[in-house]
Parts: sequence; C-alpha cells; structure tokens
Amino acid sequence: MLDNRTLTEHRLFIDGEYRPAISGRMFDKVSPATGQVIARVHEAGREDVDLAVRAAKAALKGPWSRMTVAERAGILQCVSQGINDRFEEFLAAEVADTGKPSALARMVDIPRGGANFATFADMIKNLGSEFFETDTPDGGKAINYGVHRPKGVIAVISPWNLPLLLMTWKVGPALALGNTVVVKPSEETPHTTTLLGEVMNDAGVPKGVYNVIHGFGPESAGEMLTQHPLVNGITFTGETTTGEAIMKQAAVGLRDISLELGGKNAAIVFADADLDKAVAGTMQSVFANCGQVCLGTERVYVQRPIFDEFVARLKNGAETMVLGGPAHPDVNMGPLISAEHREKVLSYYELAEQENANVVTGGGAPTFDDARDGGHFVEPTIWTGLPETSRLIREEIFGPCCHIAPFDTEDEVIAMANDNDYGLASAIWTQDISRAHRVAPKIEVGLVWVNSWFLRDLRTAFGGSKKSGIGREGGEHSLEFYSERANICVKL
Ligand code: NAD
Ligand code: 6OD
Repeated sequence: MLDNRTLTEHRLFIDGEYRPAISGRMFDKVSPATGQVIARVHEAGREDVDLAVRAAKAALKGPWSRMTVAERAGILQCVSQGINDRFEEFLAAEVADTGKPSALARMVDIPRGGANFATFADMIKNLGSEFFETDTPDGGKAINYGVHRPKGVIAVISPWNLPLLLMTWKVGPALALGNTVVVKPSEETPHTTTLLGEVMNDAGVPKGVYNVIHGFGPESAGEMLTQHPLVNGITFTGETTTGEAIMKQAAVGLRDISLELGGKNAAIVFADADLDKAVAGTMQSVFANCGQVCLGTERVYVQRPIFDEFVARLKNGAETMVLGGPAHPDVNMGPLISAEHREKVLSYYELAEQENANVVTGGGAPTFDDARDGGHFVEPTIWTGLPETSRLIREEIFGPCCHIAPFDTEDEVIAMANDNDYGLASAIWTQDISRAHRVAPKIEVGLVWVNSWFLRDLRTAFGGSKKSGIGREGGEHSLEFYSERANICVKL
C-alpha cells in the first residue's frame, strides 16, 4: 500500500472547477498491474450530481449558445490540440488506470482522444440541411427546410476499457452540436476524464459545458445521473445488462438514448486467406488490450483445410506474448482491469475444463515471483472442441481468449456466426473479393471488417445490432443523435 500522501486525488469537475464531493466520501483506485492503491477518487452523491446537471443546464443559455459554428469548432480544435500538447500526461494517466501497454495507448487511445474533437469540429462546419419545395393545395408553393438545435444536457456514461477514446467519442460530437455534458467515467478509470477538465478550461470552453462526476453505477452517481429529470439525452457504452437498466431510466421523461453494448464477435478465416495476415490480425483482435475490446474476437471459425495450421500458428503467437505492466517496454499484454473481472474471466477458464474443452494453450493464471503477482493477470488462452451451444461460445467473456472451430462451407459459417444473441462486429479473412462481398452483408452485425480489424474512419456508422446496442454513432449519425431537428415550412 502506498503512503496516502503520495496518492493522486481525483475530484469532481463541475461548472469549470475541481471540487470535492459534498459528502466527503472517497473510494480507492487500484492499479491493475500491481493491485496497489494509486489514487483516491471523490464519490459524487445526489447533491453533486444535481449541481453538475444544473451547471450543464445553465450553460446551455450562456456564451456557449451564442457562439458561431466557427467559434465552437475553433474551441474544439483547441481541445484536440490541448490533448496532443499534453500527450505524455494523458498517456501516463491512461496506462496507470488501465495497466495496458504504453505502446497500445500511444498508438490508439490518446491519438483518438484528440481526433474525436478535431473530426466533429470539422464536420459541423459543413453541416447541411434538407430542403424541399412543396406544391400546396391552393396551387401555390411552400419551402421546407430543416434546422439543428442542440438536444440539451447529455449524460455520457463510459466504460473502463478505452476510457479516453470512448468518452471523447461521445463528448466530441455532443459539444460540436452545442450541447453540454455531464460525464460519469467508469469508477475504474477516472483519471483522463478528470484531466480533460483542465484542457477544456485552457481551450476556452465556457464553464458548465463539460462536467465530470465520479462514482459507481447502481444507487450511485451513474444511476443518479440517468434519473435526473434535467438530462435530455443519455449516451452509454458498456455491458448489455447495464444498457437495459439505463434504458428503463431513460423511459422516464422519454429521454433519447444511444447504447453501445457488448459483443461475441466472430472471425471467419477462409482457406484462401493470406494466412500470415489472418493470423496476425486474429492475434490482434483476440489479445489486444488483454481481450478487453468490445469489437474483439472470441469466436474464430477456420475452414477445414487450414484449421490445424491456423490453430498451431495462433498457439505459437499466444505463447510468445509478454505479460506485464505498462512500465516494461517489451510487454504486449497487460492485466485485466480488476480483481473482480479477473475472477469472472477465470470462471470461464474453469468452465472450459468442466466442459472438456481442448485447452490449446493457457487456461489459468500466471505466476511471476515479482510485483506482477499482485496484478490481475490471466494467461492468453485458446480452446477447441466445444459445441456451439457452450456458454463459452455464447457469452461475452471480455478476456484474452477464444474458441476456434472448423467449418466447411460459406452457408455453414454464416449460420454459425449469426447464431448468437450479440451482433456487434465480425472479421472476414479471404483473398476472394467476390466471396468477401457475398458473405459480409449476411453477417448480422453493425460492423464487418474484411482482411482487417479495428480500422476506423470516424465518419462511418458505428454500433451494434441485436443485444449489442441501439442506434448508431459516427459521422452524420452522431450529428443526428446529438441534435434536435426541426422543420420550418414557409408558405410562399
Ligand atoms: P459496465 O456496464 O459495467 O459499466 C459501464 C459504465 O456504466 C460505468 O461507468 C459504470 O459505473 C456505469 N454503470 C453501471 N451500472 C449503471 C447503472 N445502473 N446506471 C448508470 N450507470 C451505470 O461496463 P464496463 O465493465 O465498464 O465495460 C465493459 C463492457 O462494455 C463490455 O460488455 C464491453 O463489450 C462493453 N463495451 C462496448 C463497447 C461498444 O462500443 N459497443 C465499447 C466498449 C465496451
Ligand atoms: O472506435 C470507436 O469509435 C469505438 N467506439 C470503439 C469501441 C471499442 C470497444 O471496446
């Protein structure tokens, strides 16, 4: 345990100022890599949540509402630049909270934090509107055109796996459209969301536009925020069961909602695939961020002629991964986020044993005989031989593991991939371009990658079908969700 005086302290950020929670309550933030307490976090109660929401409501009528689009876009570009200017600070904060390898956060998380503001700042400068000339019953004409208004106060509730990336993915477009936000980051990853308050102030974002409350979900800050009657829209990323609970809260007062939820994503590898690329891509999609990516692969289907070779190569890849905390440059797999999540993942590893899965590699918890033993590490794990009805193949595990099954025909693998309650993402590996186009639209998910994974263009639709979510964000879809459209009809 660290000396209390050396701990970082994360306050709430309300109306442009850092404040302690009114109740004085705080909770510990533990390092996933060592199990040691690294920070103390102020826990918002109902009064703090109310202050934050009221500050956001008031800011809707302040200078933020009077800015031109160019002024607002300029400020958001400054926010983007502010993140880039303090890149190393954001990086250190993110890797300390998540335990993920520094190289990963350097390549993905922090750059996307900046890009999420720059992209939507650019987009609003070209925001068009629909226009119709209409014949009227009296033989005359009317013109109809649409206008965008901000939706109001947006509650942003975000998870711990890509904290800055996923939070700014929502805050960026929400602010671009002139809304104000109250953000409730995951209790596991409070740091970068808190730090962003300083960047907002430095960029000239008016007070009350960006607010941060810390705390937990049920009967805590998350639920209090979604219950608050002055919240006009809720955007949530996290588990499907949490999404269901939040949707019930949103029904009270008919608040609009966007849900980006869990996945049980399939990779499909055809025998004609470039095997080097398919193995490398699947290594990434299964093991990146220790398997804690909603778009990650947990089901791999490989065409029978290359099944044995593919399994052997993925096993080899998994067995050469270096586990450890962010301080070590060679590490390419960090810990799971918490002791609780590690228990969950290990319970699936045990289930695999009980169901007589063939454990190709891994299947347990590593020991190191150093400080990592206090961390939340599990072994990268591959199974084969389970029936498609197994819970390991049907439920989201959110760990560094996958099951690999063989298939023979296109129709068979399409049916296997679709036989799941989730519908977030899929990756198809083939060199037959006609096959790629034939199969991709038949997979019942929101995103299909062909010969790639996690390639993102922020102008495209992002979201899941079935239990993976409701609605789409990205590009014009974000502009749609974060605005209220009105039609103006003028009789000529
Ligand atoms: P989670 O649902 O446990 O928590 C997410 C956030 O919701 C946290 O801030 C939490 O405090 C809050 N919360 C929990 N219960 C709440 C309630 N009743 N009311 C209001 N807020 C509440 O998710 P997690 O464990 O942080 O993240 C992992 C999950 O997120 C996985 O299922 C993963 O697939 C999913 N995820 C989905 C996407 C996507 O884009 N589809 C992206 C990342 C993560
Ligand atoms: O890239 C994105 O915009 C996005 N929402 C990624 C989600 C990753 C899930 O863990």
